[in-house]
Order: sequence, then C-alpha cells, then structure tokens
Amino acid sequence: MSTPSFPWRSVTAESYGKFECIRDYLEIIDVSRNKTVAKYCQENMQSTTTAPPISIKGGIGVRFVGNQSYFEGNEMKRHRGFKLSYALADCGGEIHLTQEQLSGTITSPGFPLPYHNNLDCIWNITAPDDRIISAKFTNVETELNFDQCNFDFVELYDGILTNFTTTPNNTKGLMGRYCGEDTPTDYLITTTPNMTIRFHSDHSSSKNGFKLVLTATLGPKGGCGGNLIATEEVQTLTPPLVNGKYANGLRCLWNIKTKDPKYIIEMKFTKMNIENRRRAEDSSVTSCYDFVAVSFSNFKFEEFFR
Ligand SMILES: [Ca+2]
Repeated sequence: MSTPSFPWRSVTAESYGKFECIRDYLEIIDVSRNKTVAKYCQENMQSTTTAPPISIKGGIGVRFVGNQSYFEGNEMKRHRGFKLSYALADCGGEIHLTQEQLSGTITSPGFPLPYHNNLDCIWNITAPDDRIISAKFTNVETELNFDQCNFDFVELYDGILTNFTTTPNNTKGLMGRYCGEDTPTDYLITTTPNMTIRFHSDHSSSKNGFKLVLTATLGPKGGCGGNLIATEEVQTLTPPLVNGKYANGLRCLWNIKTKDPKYIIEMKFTKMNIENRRRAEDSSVTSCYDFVAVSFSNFKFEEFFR
C-alpha cells in the first residue's frame, strides 16, 4: 500500500486521470499486470497535496519523469517532487498476545481498501497459557454468497490448525464463517490459548474486507465466565482477582440458571469498585472502559463485548 504525498496543488480525488500529464509526472504501475494504475502531475492535482492510498498485489513500479521546463529553461526546478510511503499489507502471520499486550487487531490486507482476488491468508494467534482468546468483529464487508459463504469469507478456528487445507471445507474446530455486509455481533471465544483465522477470496469481485479485535482473556477455568446454578443458599460472584484486584483484558460471561424454571433468581450488588472512565462523552454502558452488565437470557448480551 502506498500513500503518495505531493507538494503540488491538485484537484479532488475524483479528477485524477482526467488530464493528460504532459510535463513532469509520477506514474504508479502494477508490475504483475503491466498496467498504469495512477498518474500524478500538476495538471491533475490542484487543490490537495495527498493522493488516495493504493493497494497493489505483487510489485509496484514507480516512474518519475522530470522533463525540461517550458518556462525555466535549464535552471533548477522550483518544485520539491514527491514523497510516498509503502509497506507490506499483512496476509496472515503469527500474532503473539502477551501479558504486556493482551489485545490486537487483524484486518484483511490493505483494509479498508478493497482486498485482492485469490487470497488465502492464515493468522495463527497465541496467548499466555492461562488465557483463552475472544474475537469481536468491528467490520465485515465481503462478496456475499448466500448458500455456503464460499466465495470470499473469514473463518475463525479454536486452536492452531495443523494439516490445514486450502479448500473451504475444513470444519475441525471451526467457530464461524462470515461473509457479506452484516457485521456479526457474535462474541467468539476459544477453549484454548490458540486461535486460527483464515481469510479467503476467490478469483473475482471484492469489497472492503474485515477488521476484528482479539483479546486474550481468562476463561471459566480462571474464574472468568461459565455456567452457574442458583440455589436457596446465597452464593457470591466476583471477577477473578489477583492481590484483590481484577486483571486487564477480561471478557467474562456468566450464565446463572435455576435447576427448575419455576424459581426466580434474586441478586444484588454488595460491592462495586470499577474503573470510572468512559471512551466517549455519552452515557451508554458500552462506552465505559470497564463495566459489568446484567441481562435477561433473551438479551443480545454479545453486543456488550467489544
Ligand atoms: Ca470474490
């Protein structure tokens, strides 16, 4: 992905390419297709100094042509040229969540630029041994196939996959396959400290891709979440505590039930000491950095976890 930055004046992005560059210009070439994808010069850049980012699969050719000035003869040019940045867009890799860095994000290559065709990106995610991994999408926008979601899709697996095949039928440990334009509200959580994520695109048609947030949380074995049974005896519930304080990066979900549905569960908070800060200036619970939420069983509880 490259982001050319120009000292020149330019018109809006929509106008790029409408003018023939007849004097000095910069040309961006998709090497594998041997095709010019953008051409920039003073004639087609008049009101902005930056051009939209570009995502190219394979090699990028950059051609800069400085012709003799019409008005300046052989004198030094008065213009400063251009500056662009470039980097590989990750298509898979190893992600190690640690005690110091308990969360991370994964996106389709070049997100939010449209992804390329014929991709098969595999990410292996590991967390500390006492943790499990939760994943929550913030964006999904891929080509939609209603039947099996098998054109372009994102798959999440519980565990590190071995003997991974590139066919879209590997269901061992599969927690979910996603495609289309509805961002899922699911809160996907592994049973192990490992997760595998696969992004696949077929030979044609692409959209903007996906972004998801990963968190290495504690699991039910660590006192974070699980199924509880309410009895006539009063029981207490707290988050997992270390030296009397809860840890960072937790996503705990408890389900409290009765053995017989005719009973009613009574609950009350007896202590509350939770970080008193919000992400933004609004009053919703989900804007809090740390929070506890209580819901009935038919409530979309997953939406609380980001
Ligand atoms: Ca496609």
